[in-house]
Amino acid sequence: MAVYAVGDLQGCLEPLQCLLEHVHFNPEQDRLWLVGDLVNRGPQSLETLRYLYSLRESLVCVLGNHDLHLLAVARKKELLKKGDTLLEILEAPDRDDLLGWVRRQKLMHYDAQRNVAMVHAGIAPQWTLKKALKHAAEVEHALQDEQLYGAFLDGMYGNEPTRWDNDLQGVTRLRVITNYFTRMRFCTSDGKLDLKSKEGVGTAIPGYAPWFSHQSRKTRDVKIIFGHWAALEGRCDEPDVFALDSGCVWGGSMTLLNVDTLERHQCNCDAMGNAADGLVTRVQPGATPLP
Ligand SMILES: [Mn+2]
Repeated sequence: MAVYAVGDLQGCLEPLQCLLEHVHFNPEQDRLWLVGDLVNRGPQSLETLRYLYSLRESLVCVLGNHDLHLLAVARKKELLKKGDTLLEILEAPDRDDLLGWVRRQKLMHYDAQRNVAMVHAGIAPQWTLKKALKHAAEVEHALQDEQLYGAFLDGMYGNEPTRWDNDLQGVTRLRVITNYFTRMRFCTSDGKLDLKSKEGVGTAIPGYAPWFSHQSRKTRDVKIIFGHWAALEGRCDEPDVFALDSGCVWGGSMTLLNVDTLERHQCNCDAMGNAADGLVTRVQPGATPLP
């Protein structure tokens, strides 16, 4: 049995299938972990979701900001933004099955045997593994609870407050937790978020740094797999931190990581997010992946 983790799909089905074929993925035996942002922007959001739904028994998935946005627009269509490619899901006859499956996914996965955590964007540097799992569970509970679901999705958007506080309550508390797990790139060592900067590691504003780089980060003893940050091009120099978003939807590539051997495979994509030439590059563990 092999365990693979794949970077943000964003509705790019071709490169995913190309990678799974390349490693001879067997859903009866192997497992595929997904870092979230399954849909949106790319060419085949609906088909991607249907494909994943058909494989659901073999998947471990955490939610990204685009997946939560999908759930929000399914409740309130007026939240659809220019550039969203989610309408085809909302209008599909099987939308309830697909959205129901998305809604049941987690914000954080932790494999105790491997000591590997997976999140979409990152883990707040001031949180221990235990605290992070507890706070992720608060949002996961809200997604399952009929009373809390609408209020959470309605109150989910926004950059404030910028810092975690144990005393935060209600929807505000859930918003901050969600921002750490699904939107974070840069923050201060005590977890104050800058949600506006989106470029590479060298572009932090003074006092801020990539979330994973803080020396005081309390999850340094855990391997962490994450996506979301396409400008990193799948590269992260931090020990035991694995960046998997290599920008397939922007004409970069899609990255598949063997969680045990750390071998990487990348499928080149064209500017539409389709597999460019069916070519998969194998990158040895420790080697710097090609951009
Ligand atoms: Mn994202």
